[in-house]
Amino acid sequence: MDLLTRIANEVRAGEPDAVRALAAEALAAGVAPAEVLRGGLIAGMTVVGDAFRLREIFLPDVLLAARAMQSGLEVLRPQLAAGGVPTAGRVVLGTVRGDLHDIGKNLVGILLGGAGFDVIDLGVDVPPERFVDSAVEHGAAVIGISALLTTTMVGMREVVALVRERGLADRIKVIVGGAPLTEAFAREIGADGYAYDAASAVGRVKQLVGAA
Ligand code: B1M
Repeated sequence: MDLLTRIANEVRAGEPDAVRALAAEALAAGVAPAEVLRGGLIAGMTVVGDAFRLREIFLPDVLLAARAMQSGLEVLRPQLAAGGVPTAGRVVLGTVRGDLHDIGKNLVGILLGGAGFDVIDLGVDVPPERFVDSAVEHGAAVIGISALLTTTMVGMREVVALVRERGLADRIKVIVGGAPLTEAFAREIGADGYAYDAASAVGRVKQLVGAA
């Protein structure tokens, strides 16, 4: 069995030590970090998501798999983030109110950091006021919001509205992303940008701050 399949299997099995070791082994063998991410970690988590939806596995299994994936991400972090010159601008990042999913958001943060952005990560379950207050406090040009639930994605609208209400829309741009979102939804709530995945989030943020 190849290394990437083994990584995916260990994510599925919720084994952080094995995932960490195999990810390190793959990097040492010359597999590109993006490939370890896509073909190993994300592939494993996709299987987990499908099994959860079909009720073949339950929440504790998903939580263990998420921990295993995070441990793999930590191994990849230095290489995914390599090469950034930290001057590209400041981004306030977080998961929308009511939502505890943070793996995709963390990935966006790692890649933005790697592209030279100074990332202020507010964590999960972030209320709209906190996004906006923090962006003002830190002089951030961009607020990035992640949502993984159809029930929480609607809360992104409140952040966009608050930025406008406070007259900040010309200096603070809002970019949104996460599995249930679409470009059309982002447009509908008045967000300045949408990205399908973490890599395209970097490109979109660069465009928003005029660095692309
Ligand atoms: Co949850 N969960 N979960 N879960 N979970 C989903 C999202 C779900 C689709 C599973 C399913 O039913 N198949 C489903 C949502 C259904 C829906 O809303 N339509 C679901 C559910 C229902 C729930 C609970 C309600 C379950 C329950 O309690 N009954 C509960 C909600 C808790 C809450 O948030 N209030 C819950 C809990 C959890 C855990 C805590 C167990 C765990 C999260 C752990 C953690 O994040 N630390 C978890 C997990 C792991 C998942 C799945 C299996 C995997 C998510 C993930 O990390 N994917 C997920 C099923 C799935 O997505 N296949 C599922 C890997 C990650 C890299 O991808 O986050 O999509 P993703 O990020 C992508 C893009 O979306 C994008 O870039 C990344 C890739 O490059 N992206 C951005 C993300 N944010 C972005 C921001 C951007 C730009 C791009 O700009 C700012």
